[in-house]
Amino acid sequence: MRRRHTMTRLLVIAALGLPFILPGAPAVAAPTTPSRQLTDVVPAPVETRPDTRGTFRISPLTVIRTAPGSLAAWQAGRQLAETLRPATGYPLPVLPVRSTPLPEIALVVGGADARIGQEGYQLDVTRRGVTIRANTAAGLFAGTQTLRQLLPAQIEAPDRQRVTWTVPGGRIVDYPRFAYRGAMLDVARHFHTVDEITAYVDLLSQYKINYLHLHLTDDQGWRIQIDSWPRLTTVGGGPGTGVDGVGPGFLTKADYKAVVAYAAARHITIVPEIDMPGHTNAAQSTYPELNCDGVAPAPRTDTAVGYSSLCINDDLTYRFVEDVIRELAEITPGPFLHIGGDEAHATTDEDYRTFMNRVLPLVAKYGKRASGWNEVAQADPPTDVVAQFWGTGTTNADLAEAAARGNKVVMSPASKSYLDMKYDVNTRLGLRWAGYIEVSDAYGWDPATRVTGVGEEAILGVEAPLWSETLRTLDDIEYMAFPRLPAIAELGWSTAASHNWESFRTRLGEQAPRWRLQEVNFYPSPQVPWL
Ligand code: TNX
Repeated sequence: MRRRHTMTRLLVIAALGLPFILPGAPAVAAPTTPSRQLTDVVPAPVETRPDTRGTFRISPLTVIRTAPGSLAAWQAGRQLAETLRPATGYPLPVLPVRSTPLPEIALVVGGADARIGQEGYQLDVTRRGVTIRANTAAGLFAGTQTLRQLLPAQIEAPDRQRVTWTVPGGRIVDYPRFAYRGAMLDVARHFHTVDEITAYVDLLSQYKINYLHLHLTDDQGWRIQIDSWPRLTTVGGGPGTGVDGVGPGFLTKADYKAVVAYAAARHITIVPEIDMPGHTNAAQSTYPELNCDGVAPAPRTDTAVGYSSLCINDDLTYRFVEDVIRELAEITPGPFLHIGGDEAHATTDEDYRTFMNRVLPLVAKYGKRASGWNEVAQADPPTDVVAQFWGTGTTNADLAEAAARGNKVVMSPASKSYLDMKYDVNTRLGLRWAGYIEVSDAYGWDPATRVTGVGEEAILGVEAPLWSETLRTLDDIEYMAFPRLPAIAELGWSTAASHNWESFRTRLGEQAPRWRLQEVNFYPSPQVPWL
């Protein structure tokens, strides 16, 4: 009884707003030809079964119905409403009720195809409405991202009254191939603000990326507040610490928490990285006691690598590292803490192992799972440590041995997934040490067969790193990430069997109207038939 009462009240509220929007609109619109097809989605869904009789049209009467009592459904429903209202101009009230007589987009927990698991969803479109079913908040969110792509390109549009808001009929059953679908942003070489990071998060979340790795420290700068070593940021995040002496910047703990929360609301988990024992000149030039000879080197803003090393046989080094790990773990709700470990050319092999054998347990002590660049495999790490492959080749004996022992691997081969590599000889931004990476290169590999001895079962997922030696602005970030980021996202989400360049480049081309409306500064690759 009570439930019906509530529902009636909500429906009255919903209905009151309607006459002012579009008087006389039919409750269920006449069938129309949708502008999109059920398969026009990046990353490609696992299973699509189109039903041309089922076209649904969002109208001024449409409501977003969320499973009563489900906070997850309510939140996903509110987010969807906030996206669709400015685009359509329709009220789209969010109603936590069991049923409505109105055309609806329903977000339901449970009752879907058993294959969808913890992150997947099932999306059904009939003339009467859209139903997204999932087992988790993340699954519902993923389903709403697919729904956005099935609608016409959308944003606050002046001619929105002329847009026909149709969704193609049928069923999608969809779930990820890999648990980890990451992107990385380097905020050390050039600092990027909270607004820039969250703008990137918005874009990542549209392609079902679920981890954002932040490279917080390097030779040039230290970009995360650590209270027990305050000069790390007052000096290392100060003026002139960007490459070639460009601007200051660092994340306060409050900034970092804001980024974590913003990403979490979009089902993206932050993975913080403190790079060590190399890439540490910013810390060592600030604190002389972190150097074996007690002398602080000069700060550096050039882009050389491999010249710095923490002092491996000094206990003070591990007090410093433990302080940093403890403070970072405290503000990081996600499971991973990345300790870098790459290009430690100024550390001997023996010292490298000594360092990792002391530091990896510290990460565990503060409740986190350590990840590191693939060099970490040389230290025979415990099997819960994740190694991130960044090589350009197809063999790595240490990594294959670690995989055989049970360590999981994140695949980010530099010659395929590095978003900071130039597209071709004419690209103004970026580097070229791992080669040029056109869209077909970024898409044209399989994570499970890339490195000998590192097969599907060893792979946690994929990541697209974006190093920022040459990147200063959000426009720069977007230009390098789009359209290659969606290629890596598809490798992480879609089945190996669905891998198909012709299909991908067509679906990618259809994203362009969305990016133009969102003012994404994408690279218009000649390989893609842009709409
Ligand atoms: C190598 S990839 C690095 C970074 C650079 C990058 C530039 C890796 C683990 N280390 O220090 O920024 O190349 O592409």
